[in-house]
Amino acid sequence: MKRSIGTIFEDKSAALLICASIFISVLCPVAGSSEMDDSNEKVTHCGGHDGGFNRQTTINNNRKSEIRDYCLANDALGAYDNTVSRANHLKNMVKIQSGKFAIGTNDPIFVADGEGPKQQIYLDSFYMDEMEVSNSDFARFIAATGYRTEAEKFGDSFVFESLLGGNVKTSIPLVAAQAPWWVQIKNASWYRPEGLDSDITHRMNHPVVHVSWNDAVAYCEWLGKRLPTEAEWEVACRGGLSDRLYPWGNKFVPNGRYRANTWQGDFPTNNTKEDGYESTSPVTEFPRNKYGLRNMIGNVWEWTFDWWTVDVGNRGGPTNPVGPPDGTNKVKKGGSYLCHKSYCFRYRCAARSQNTPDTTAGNLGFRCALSGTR
Ligand SMILES: [Ca+2]
Ligand SMILES: [Ca+2]
Repeated sequence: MKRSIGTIFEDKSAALLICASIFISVLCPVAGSSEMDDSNEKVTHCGGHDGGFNRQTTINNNRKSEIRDYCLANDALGAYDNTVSRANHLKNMVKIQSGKFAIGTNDPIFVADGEGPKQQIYLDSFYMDEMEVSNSDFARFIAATGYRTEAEKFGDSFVFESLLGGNVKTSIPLVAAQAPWWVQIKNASWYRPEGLDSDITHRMNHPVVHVSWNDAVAYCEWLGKRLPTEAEWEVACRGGLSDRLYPWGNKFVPNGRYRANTWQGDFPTNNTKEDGYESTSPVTEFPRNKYGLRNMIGNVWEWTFDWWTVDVGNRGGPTNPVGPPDGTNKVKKGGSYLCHKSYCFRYRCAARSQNTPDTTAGNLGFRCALSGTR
């Protein structure tokens, strides 16, 4: 599988973009444990199977202490009890009852994305995380398992240029021709979102970013959960409303109050931050929809389970659709803090975009789901 920087960019077509020449074919399972105690030891988190990923990966000498600091900063380490954690996580989910729902739209903004037509579907009941997975959540996962994310293995990830510190801007090995505001930053990862001179100490309640689809699956599985299907995600986004653009209705700023973190001003040169945030916001920020969910649109894009197709007829049918059986890209939903109406009007429930499962970027995160019968 070719690692693609694909459509992390807030644009309209993957065809406009170039790809990184790094290859990987491993879907890493959750690690066993205690890898954090093995500084500089070759990573064996993938069950000893390198599967074509031929770069020797080592654990950074400082990683153990750094992650521990982050966990302690949020009182997230301590005597970790996985059973308690699972119970706590269920408390932070909402149950969406089974029923008939409408997804997609007959008024698509980006027809080529397969936003339409509107479809009638049936879903079994399911649980959905109330919020995007936070750095604090993810730190607990790392502390408990030693899991090593794909961005850490690759040694880099993609960051929006204006968020970078001056020391990091000096070397830019890869830029997307049609989206030069994205830069590939060495050592950028979930706990160093803008590279070596950044950290998440003061962002523990912000959504984790620079996590691939594979990383997201590993996290959810660790908690006995899974990624939501695209259909589940969109139903959750709509919050019980019909034919509305946003989780709360059709007016983006009702009564002058922002309900999501996107881009105001002129993209990509001037972010006026009228919603209060240039980059990510806390996962607890902005009002809930009628299902009790926050930030379904905006803040960070969210991975879903489904392989990407624009063909509505190939998304698994009207009952519990799970997308096509295979593909090269996974569906992501909701848009991000970088979405502006003039450029990426994808902060709508019906909107959708795609990336390869190993893609990571500073505006791409996730939340987990769980089947309701559990
Ligand atoms: Ca914003
Ligand atoms: Ca979101």
